[in-house]
Amino acid sequence: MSDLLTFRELCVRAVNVPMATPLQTGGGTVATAPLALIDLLTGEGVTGRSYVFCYMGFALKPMVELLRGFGELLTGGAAAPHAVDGTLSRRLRLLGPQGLTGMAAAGIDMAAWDAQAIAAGQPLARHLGGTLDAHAAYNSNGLGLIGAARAAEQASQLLEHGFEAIKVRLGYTDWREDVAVVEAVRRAIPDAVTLMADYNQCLSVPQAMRRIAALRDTGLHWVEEPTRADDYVGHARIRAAAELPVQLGENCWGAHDMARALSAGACDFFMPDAVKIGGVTGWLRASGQAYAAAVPVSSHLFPEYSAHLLAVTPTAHYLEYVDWASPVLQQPVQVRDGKVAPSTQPGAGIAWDEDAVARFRA
Ligand code: SMN
Ligand code: MG
Repeated sequence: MSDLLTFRELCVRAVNVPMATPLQTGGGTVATAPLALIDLLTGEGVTGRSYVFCYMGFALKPMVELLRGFGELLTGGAAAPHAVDGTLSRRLRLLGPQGLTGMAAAGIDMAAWDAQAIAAGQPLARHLGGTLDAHAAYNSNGLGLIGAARAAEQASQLLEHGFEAIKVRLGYTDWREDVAVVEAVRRAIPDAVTLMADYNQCLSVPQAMRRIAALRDTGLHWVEEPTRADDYVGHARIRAAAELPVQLGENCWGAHDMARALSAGACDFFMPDAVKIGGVTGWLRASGQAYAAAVPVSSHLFPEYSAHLLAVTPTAHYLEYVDWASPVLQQPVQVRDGKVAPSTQPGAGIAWDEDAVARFRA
């Protein structure tokens, strides 16, 4: 096999996969997983695969169009991820690299890394220089804004498969309900279980300060995105006043946003989203910064890729487990004793269940 893979064609399909447990967050309800499925066909016969989670069903069509357009730009060139990154970064100077464009570029980056690892005959984690050891994961498949009684009930269910950490969404109209929900969940789970909370950016800075102070004695492991994700100075003010660790990162667009967040002192922990941070290439740039700044790194969504990426993240912390893409995968991510290991297949381990893809086609 030649060591240079060439970009032959990008095949893109849209599916909208129902979620077992719809999730109400401070940023709206997510009831289905709208996914753009990517197959990067190389001239050498290797196919790289990834998917982009589009959050809202109506974002699927524009995402598919962007991916197809980028695919045409890249056709005939090298499929090497850094070459693809160079071409797309240059071509996105006018349109801009954030939002759907950045997500599309990252999806292609991930598929290009998948193809490289498959061509090398190695699981992606090993191809990147890591091992296939399992990572501590938290179960994020639920605990939306459903009130104290239902949250307590769901919390116990989420501990199946040996999970030792879960995350609750907060941002109720009355701050006392935030406290009541956390206390109810805490009572419903063993003391040894770690509990995180996510505000999905719904508070002002002063509100966040008051609410986090009220939650102080709950022992939350982190408070995520209490205010606008790009308000790094605001997050730093919240953090300075908080007695609980502040987490953010899922809405950082690439390594440059991360650099700004870290230099503002916005967070104690960082949690890049494999897609919004810029794919595998963007993640590697982010994990180097986290290493230098000694900031623990957790993943956001995309457990299939994140398990490989945390394997080469020196300050790896938690993997966020969601099963949202599992219905369309031949080999969904497996959880054992609350941990998730990278797939042992060559590449990231993504192969489509074509019957399911046909069923959920959007
Ligand atoms: C989240 C992400 C994606 C969809 C719904 C909720 C949340 C998380 O911010 O971090 O899990
Ligand atoms: Mg979040």
